[in-house]
Amino acid sequence: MNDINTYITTPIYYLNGKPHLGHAYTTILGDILRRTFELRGENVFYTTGTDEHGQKNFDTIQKLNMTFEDYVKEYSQNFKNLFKKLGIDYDLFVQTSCPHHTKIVKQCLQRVYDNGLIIKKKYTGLYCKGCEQFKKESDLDENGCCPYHQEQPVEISEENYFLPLEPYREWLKEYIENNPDWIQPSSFRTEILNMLKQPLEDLCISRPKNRVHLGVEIPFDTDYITYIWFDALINYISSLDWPNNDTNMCKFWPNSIHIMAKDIIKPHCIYWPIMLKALGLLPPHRIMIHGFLVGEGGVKMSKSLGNVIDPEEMVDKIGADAFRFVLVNLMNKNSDTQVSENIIFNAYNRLANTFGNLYFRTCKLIEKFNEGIIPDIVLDSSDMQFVLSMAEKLKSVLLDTKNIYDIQSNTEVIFDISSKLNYYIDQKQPWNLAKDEARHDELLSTLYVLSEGVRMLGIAISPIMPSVSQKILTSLSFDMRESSIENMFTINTTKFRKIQAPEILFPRLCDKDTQAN
Ligand code: ME8
Repeated sequence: MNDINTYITTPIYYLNGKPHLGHAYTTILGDILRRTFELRGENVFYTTGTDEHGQKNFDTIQKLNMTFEDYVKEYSQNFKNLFKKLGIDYDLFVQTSCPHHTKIVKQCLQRVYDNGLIIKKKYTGLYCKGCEQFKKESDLDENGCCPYHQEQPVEISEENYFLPLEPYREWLKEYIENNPDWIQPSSFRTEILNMLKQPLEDLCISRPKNRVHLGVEIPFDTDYITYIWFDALINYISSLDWPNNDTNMCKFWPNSIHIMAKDIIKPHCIYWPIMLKALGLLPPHRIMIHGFLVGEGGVKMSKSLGNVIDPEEMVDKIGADAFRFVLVNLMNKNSDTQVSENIIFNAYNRLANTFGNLYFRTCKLIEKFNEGIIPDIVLDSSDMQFVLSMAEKLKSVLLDTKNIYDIQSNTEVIFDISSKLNYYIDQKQPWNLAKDEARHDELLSTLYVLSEGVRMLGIAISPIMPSVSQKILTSLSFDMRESSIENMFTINTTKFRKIQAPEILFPRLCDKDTQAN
């Protein structure tokens, strides 16, 4: 382990519904990054969780006629169950209703209040319950609806506490300009810089208790509870136990990465750095934003349109590892991505036919033509060149910092190398080489190239498909724990090892699975 500490967070998700494909995607992404950094020897702290306060949760509890405790227990468990099923390994599952978090929210509010940065005033504005945010007319679509929730916000007029944001606008603009990698990808950076061209409205950080019932009581005025976004954003530091544990904060905050979709960039890229500044803290290291997964035709997935994809059902059909791979492979870098069950099944078949097939063929060829032993042979220069170039590309998938975040391109590297190796088999025709005693070395060399290619692919996919990777490497009798990541991509490490019988990594989908629901 080296001495780099990395902190990865996902948004904390609203409880008021079943976790869906979008929640699955972001949390898979975080898990892939975590595993990649860990392979590089870094120490990672990865958090996800649920946002349990606010009007939306309150309304759902009323509708369900449940107690708050039962609701939180049952609904947060749905998220934990899904993440387990997806093979997601987090260090902390944040729940904003837990006393540890609520205590820290109060401490932070008190600090900002004591610094004289909070004012009280009457405000009238349009409030979208879905976003739990006040909206400007310019934020709404042509029907006056919130573009994310397709509902008209309601006008609310009340006295509240505010954190003025305008005094920080120039500072934030400069910060973003001086740190071009802070918001990724850069299209969202431009969007935020555009928002910062206009004066910033004061951020309302309280809600009167007589209107909103679920939340953290404001420590300096008990008639109010904390605005859900102020409460939720604090999770990123309460998870590190700040302000009570400076050591933890110093260890993880300098290399903190927040992952989210484009719907919540304003709270994260404007409110949050300003809240941190008001608390005397620096912005997070990096904000990684992705687009939306939408239904075919670009429409939002909804039950009424029948285009919702249930991540649990998908895992039952294609397995967790393949589902993880397919999702990150399909997701566009800079735009929304259309998905349907058929699109997912097609991507699955592509994975099975290239990578899955290569693995199976390779093991079978070694079994048949060298009694299942990875051969001991000096490669000729063209085979050597081929293996070295694969090693270089696959190594950079895990080690080159600019590639680490581009997971979609990394999955294409996996496809590309698998196709090249499949083509190599077709060209070399080991079944014909085996018929000619004079070409025995060429046969062994071919088998060795294949085993090395598959071994390195098995390592490179490990953050995305951890179980599949484990199966492949075990069947090649290769233990990743035996060597450093750099050494894993040098050749000669697997010779003389006996391979174990391969299994079908990605079974053919049966008709029942592929029928649209
Ligand atoms: O906003 N495609 O919670 P939330 C891709 N509690 N990702 C999607 C998606 C889609 N169609 N839909 C949702 C909240 N997501 C707040 C966050 S954080 C301090 C508080 C993912 O349940 C994506 O990560 O609405 C998005 O940003 C997040 O879920 C919103 O989750």
